[in-house]
Amino acid sequence: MRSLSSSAFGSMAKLSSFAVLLVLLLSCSCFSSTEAYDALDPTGNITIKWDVMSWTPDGYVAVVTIYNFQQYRHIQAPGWTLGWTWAKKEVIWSMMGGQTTEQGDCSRFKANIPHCCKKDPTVVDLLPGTPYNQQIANCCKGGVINSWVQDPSNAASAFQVSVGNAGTTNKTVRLPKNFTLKAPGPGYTCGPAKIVRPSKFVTADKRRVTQALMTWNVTCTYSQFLAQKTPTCCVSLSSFYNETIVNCPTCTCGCQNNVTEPGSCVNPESPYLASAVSGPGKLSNTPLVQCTSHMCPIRVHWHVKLNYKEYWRVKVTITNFNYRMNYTQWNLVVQHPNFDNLTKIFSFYYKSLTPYAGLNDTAMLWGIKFYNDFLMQAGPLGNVQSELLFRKDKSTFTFEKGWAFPRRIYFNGDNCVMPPPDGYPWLPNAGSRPIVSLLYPAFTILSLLVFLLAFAQ
Ligand SMILES: *[C@@H]1O[C@H](CO)[C@@H](O)[C@H](O)[C@H]1NC(C)=O
Ligand SMILES: *[C@@H]1O[C@H](CO)[C@@H](O)[C@H](O)[C@H]1NC(C)=O
Ligand SMILES: *[C@@H]1O[C@H](CO)[C@@H](O)[C@H](O)[C@H]1NC(C)=O
Ligand SMILES: *[C@@H]1O[C@H](CO)[C@@H](O)[C@H](O)[C@H]1NC(C)=O
Ligand SMILES: *[C@@H]1O[C@H](CO)[C@@H](O)[C@H](O)[C@H]1NC(C)=O
Ligand SMILES: *[C@@H]1O[C@H](CO)[C@@H](O)[C@H](O)[C@H]1NC(C)=O
Ligand SMILES: *[C@@H]1O[C@H](CO)[C@@H](O)[C@H](O)[C@H]1NC(C)=O
Ligand SMILES: *[C@@H]1O[C@H](CO)[C@@H](O)[C@H](O)[C@H]1NC(C)=O
Ligand SMILES: CC(=O)N[C@H]1CO[C@H](CO)[C@@H](O)[C@@H]1O
Repeated sequence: MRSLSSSAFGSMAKLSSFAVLLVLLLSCSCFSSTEAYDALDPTGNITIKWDVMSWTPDGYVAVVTIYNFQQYRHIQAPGWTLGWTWAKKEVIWSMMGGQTTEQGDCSRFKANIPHCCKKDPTVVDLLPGTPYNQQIANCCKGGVINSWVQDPSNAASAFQVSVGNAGTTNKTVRLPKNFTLKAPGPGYTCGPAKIVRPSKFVTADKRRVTQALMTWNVTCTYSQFLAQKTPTCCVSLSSFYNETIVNCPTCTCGCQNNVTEPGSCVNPESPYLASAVSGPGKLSNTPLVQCTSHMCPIRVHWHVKLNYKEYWRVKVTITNFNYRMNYTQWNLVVQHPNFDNLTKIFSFYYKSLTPYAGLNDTAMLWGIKFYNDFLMQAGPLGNVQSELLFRKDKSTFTFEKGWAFPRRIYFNGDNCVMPPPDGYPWLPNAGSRPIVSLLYPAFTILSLLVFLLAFAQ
């Protein structure tokens, strides 16, 4: 034990040089974007449930429901795409509330032609406004699914398939394999289908319970690493106690390059703005951002606004720099140690997220319906804002060393890149550069390093 602690102290000197390196390492988004699961939503998943509702002469009719059990990650337009591989020679006779993107080769059929004969069908949701006789409950929202916290009543999407050339009893049915979920891009990995207890359904008058003939579940989980997205969001900071505004890191989401890529961004004063917005990229939904040093479609600004005796106040502004995107039902996840004593939040909804018991330094914020849940495209109206009032906990509260700034911010589930901690605005007359306490996530790494170094000797 003695040799461990003494060598740990000996390593401290070396560690100071590591500190700079760590700041650099952590200031890039690599820390949280490569983790395989989301530490802020450890059980978050999308569950796909197949309920066999009836047997037919050559197969079955099933209702397939996609539940988004993620706290804050939702599925935006153009919506989900679900694929699977049939175990045998199954075909889809017909569908309600959804459709396959391709019919495939049905030439072996003479009288009735199936809806889809592909071995690996790909299903999408129908659009709003679908005729009633093609709808089922929870369908036809263009594949958009809200998150569990923000709107549980819209966190599911369903369609019905009538399957032929399939088993007709719960012993002979073969489960589909190799499920893939795109939402809309990559990022989700789905496990195998598992037979579970048949779902029960309560009738509208609650006087009778019916049940599925057979049910299987598939669970899909998201990983930012698999999604391999370039950053889409960044954070800027300011405070009342220092006039410095720390902007988003330069080139966070791309660099302005009007030499090799003219038109990668537009200036708001440009006479070509209108034609660029409706230009060739309009249909493909490729972002058209306002020219900024960071080139991100979304910027979150955190301003430490006021200091009272018992409280302190923050103003949060989300700005949309994308001319081609209105964000409906946006959400923000923010981690800051004072969220355990958030006293009041103005003009946003709020829910404390407790990924682990006893830890509530993380909150989810979202807009009020019909007021500011719609984050308009870039322009004078393209922002939403709120103020947060925190109660000071005397034992932890400080304006020093950047404590008042957030530790982590997600916009719609995507990590927002923070400025490097050594550039944070600091209190006038603060002594040395504020490094140590800003290494909040790095602190564990630091202690790990101490151990590793100690054992290496
Ligand atoms: C999926 O999420 C639900 C709801 O949070 C949870 O009950 C379930 O255990 C999760 N499933 C898996 C496989 O993690
Ligand atoms: C299949 O049905 C039988 C009764 O008909 C039941 O005992 C059995 O549990 C069912 N198996 C599955 C996998 O649902
Ligand atoms: C699973 O699906 C993917 C994509 O659809 C395909 O590339 C892969 O070959 C499939 N694997 C099996 C075993 O069918
Ligand atoms: C299957 O999925 C449904 C709906 O998502 C869920 O209620 C049920 O608990 C799941 N069953 C298992 C065993 O995971
Ligand atoms: C590129 O754009 C910047 C900012 O809009 C401008 O200052 C610069 O002159 C442009 N360079 C070229 C080569 O057009
Ligand atoms: C965003 O919404 C506004 C107001 O509804 C609309 O005029 C505009 O065309 C929309 N922009 C996009 C890119 O959908
Ligand atoms: C933090 O969690 C505790 C218990 O887990 C809860 O009583 C308290 O209200 C939470 N604080 C906030 C601001 O939500
Ligand atoms: C404000 O913070 C910056 C660091 O971002 C620092 O360089 C500057 O000296 C501070 N200003 C004052 C008045 O202390
Ligand atoms: C000053 C104050 O209200 N502090 C509280 C902040 O929240 C934690 C945990 O919820 C309490 O233990 C503190 O008393």
